[in-house]
Amino acid sequence: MIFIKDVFFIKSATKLEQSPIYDHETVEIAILGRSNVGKSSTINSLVNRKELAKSSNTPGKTKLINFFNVKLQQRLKNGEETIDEVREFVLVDLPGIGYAKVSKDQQGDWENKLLYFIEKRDNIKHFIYLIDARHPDLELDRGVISYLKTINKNLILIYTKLDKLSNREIGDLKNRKNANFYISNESRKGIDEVREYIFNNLPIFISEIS
Ligand SMILES: Nc1nc2c(ncn2[C@@H]2O[C@H](COP(=O)(O)OP(=O)(O)OP(=O)(O)O)[C@@H](O)[C@H]2O)c(=O)[nH]1
Ligand SMILES: [Mg+2]
Repeated sequence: MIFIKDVFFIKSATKLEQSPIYDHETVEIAILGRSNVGKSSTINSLVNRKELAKSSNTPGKTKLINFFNVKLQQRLKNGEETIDEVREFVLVDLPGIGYAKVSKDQQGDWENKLLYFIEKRDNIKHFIYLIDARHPDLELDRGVISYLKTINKNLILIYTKLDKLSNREIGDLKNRKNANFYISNESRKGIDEVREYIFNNLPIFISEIS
């Protein structure tokens, strides 16, 4: 069982230079995807908080780059001995790609800045790219995913909003589209698995308490 030991908002930034500076090598996991796909909601689900990252029905809610520090803890029993393992990482909530309410120029400019940020930010070791399960074939997603594959970082694909699909549609999606996880922030389906995967594979190990 994995517990949320601690979670707090670090800061917001509008550009690379405003990003936090850590006193040791901290792994950041950046959450990417189209506007309204559920990036902020997925962060909230992963850390069991309702409104840590602000989510909204209105696309374009997240306008800044937001950094959240997360410590996860796992209790391991080895005979008589209990060991608590703590692992730490930072989730980076990013503005959505393809937000339609700004002009094409503004959109392009902002997206270039965003892409510059995710390429240059060395602390980001992993991308989580979210795709709306109801729209699995969008050109925009395909384009961004192939771009992300050219950057030398680990890429995790997750389909969101599974609750909007019937069981049969979920089956079809899984047959047709390969991804790491299929989740719902509404029903919390798949969330424990993502948290466990993150704990075991992505962050840096910080302590062991006996
Ligand atoms: N049914 C359902 N709704 C979801 C799910 N995840 C998010 N939502 C809803 O989708 C809307 C957008 O969610 P956000 O988490 O704000 O999306 P975002 O990707 O952060 O959006 P931007 O910050 O605008 O880019 C909100 O109304 C959420 O409640 C899900 O798994 N299922
Ligand atoms: Mg958001």
